[in-house]
Amino acid sequence: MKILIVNGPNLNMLGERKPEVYGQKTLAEINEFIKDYFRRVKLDFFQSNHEGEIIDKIQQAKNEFKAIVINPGAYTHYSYAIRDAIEACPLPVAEVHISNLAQREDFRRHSVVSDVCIGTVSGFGVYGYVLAVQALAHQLKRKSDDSAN
Ligand code: CA2
Repeated sequence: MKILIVNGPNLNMLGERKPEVYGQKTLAEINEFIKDYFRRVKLDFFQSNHEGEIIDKIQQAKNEFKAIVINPGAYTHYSYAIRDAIEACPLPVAEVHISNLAQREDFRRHSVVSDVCIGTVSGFGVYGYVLAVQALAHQLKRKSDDSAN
């Protein structure tokens, strides 16, 4: 089972600034941290600061992956284009935020992608990515067990 993890704009800057909000790990360290939790799930990581590249990746994912975990960064709050790409994607998509959006500035409290994702994890730091992968892997396994019976 292969799951794609997509990170949006500025998440390549993690560990460099704002450790009080996003922690001290760099994105490369976070990706290693996530991988360490999974033996049977294969993970691929993609980060881009560009909306179109994120959309291309979501569109191509169905050929290679069973599910997507996405932290769209600030696009969360206004990108209808990323929302449309998620909605059109046949794979289950889980939304992750490192910080708790409900505790942040007003403009961060609304996500335009939440209702086209199967679920959202927000506020558990980088462990949120692990939780999202676990939830997706559990759902995918349940689905494949159901179709075998
Ligand atoms: O909490 C999250 O995971 C966010 O998706 C992170 C985004 C932010 O725009 C969302 O509102 C919430 C941005 C994360 C990157 O921000 C940094 C900026 C400078 C240095 C390090 C990180």
